[in-house]
Amino acid sequence: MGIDSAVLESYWMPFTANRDFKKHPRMIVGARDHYYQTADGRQAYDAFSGLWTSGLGHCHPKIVEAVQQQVATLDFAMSFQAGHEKAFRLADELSELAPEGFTRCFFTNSGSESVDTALKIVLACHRARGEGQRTCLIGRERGYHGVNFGGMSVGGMSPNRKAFGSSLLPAVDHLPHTHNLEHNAFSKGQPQWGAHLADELERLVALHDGSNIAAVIVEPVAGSTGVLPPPLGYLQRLREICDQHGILLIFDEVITAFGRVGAPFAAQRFGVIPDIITTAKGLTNGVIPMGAVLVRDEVYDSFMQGPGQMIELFHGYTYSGHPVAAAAALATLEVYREEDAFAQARELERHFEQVIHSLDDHPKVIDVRNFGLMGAVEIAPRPGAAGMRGMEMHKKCFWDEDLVIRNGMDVLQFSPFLNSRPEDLTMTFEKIKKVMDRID
Ligand code: PXG
Ligand code: PLP
Repeated sequence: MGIDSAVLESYWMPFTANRDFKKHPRMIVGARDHYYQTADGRQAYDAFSGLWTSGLGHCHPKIVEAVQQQVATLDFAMSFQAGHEKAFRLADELSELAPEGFTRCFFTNSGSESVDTALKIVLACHRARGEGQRTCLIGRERGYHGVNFGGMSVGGMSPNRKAFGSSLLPAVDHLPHTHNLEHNAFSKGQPQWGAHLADELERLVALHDGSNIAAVIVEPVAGSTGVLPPPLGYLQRLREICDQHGILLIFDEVITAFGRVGAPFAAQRFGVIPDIITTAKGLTNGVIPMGAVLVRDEVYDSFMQGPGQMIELFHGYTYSGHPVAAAAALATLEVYREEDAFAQARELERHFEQVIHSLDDHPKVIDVRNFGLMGAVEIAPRPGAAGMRGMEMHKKCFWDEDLVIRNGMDVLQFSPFLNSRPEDLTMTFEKIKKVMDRID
């Protein structure tokens, strides 16, 4: 296997059953294009494009070269009170890509940091506008907004919250999630049923009073919880209610940005424009950690009112706008343009929808959902052993089928490359069916 099992002990792996993993580790030693190379010498097809990160494929030569050049030229530049060109150019390019009116961009190092940054920006923005009483933050059940305290608090995945205290941030409430098997099972794309669930925001407005609510944060398509596309009309309704009550709307686009739904941002795909967009992952094609928070001009302008020599936002990371990350992101944006990757992703949607829904009538499958190049297959849990079938699928695909998939409990998730070959998508679901037939 190439690594002594004693060496495996010290690394406390993220979101992983450490003891189980270390008994039979699934180790990756290389990656190129659409394949991982495993430690036992196999080429395994990556059906999750990293962790929703690497839509252009692994080790894209242009991005690799940009990183190599940058690290040998300017490895780091002081980020507070000093700057370097690439961070400015990147912010400028992102504002070109973003919906109109988003000309300001704050850099972070991950999706979790982007979310916590966005939450701090909305609180400080209201305060700067003389509405400091707006402190209540509204998330959604089954939402995933990363693992830092802010994102965990507005998040709605109970296993990610339960071990960390029940109060978390003091003023948080949650909208109901939109998952409903009875009405929406096996929907293709956006479900017909469920727009009315956005009206639950009116209930929270009545409860907390709209004037106390700072922001609503949602993923335009919920990803991590197992791909829940928004019901038709749902996001529009959320936007309307936020507007009626002066509430800022944050779209957490850590997964959905950069072509995942066939457009630069899901906001554009759905025609619903929030006030803040959080990103990470696809910003650098996963090559170097980086996130960005894009804000509407009015939000930024609210901060630019006091004396010009004063710091406007007391927030930032040592590595905000890191030169190597910025170089990776600039190269990534260039490749997205050169390869017309977002249009390619949009083209692929139909084939992806077809092949993933070929599992609709499998006896172990209780739902199949898709939007853009995001897909989920929900397996009926084994009685008394929820999550076991999902985990077995992941392991058997890895060891027996040279296929890397992701499972969240019994929901298998798929995040194809933006430039996937259609026959590889077909192959992926043929293998899934074969393995599903074999497990108990
Ligand atoms: N917001 C959203 C919407 C995300 O999907 C984060 C914030 C946090 O980003 P970082 O970079 O701090 O991890 C995410 C991350 C999965 C999976 O299997 C999803 C994420 C991360 C890892 C696995 O669905 N989403
Ligand atoms: N903890 C300590 C002691 C620090 O000095 C710093 C940054 O200077 C941080 C945490 C935050 O680190 P970062 O800016 O990388 O988020």
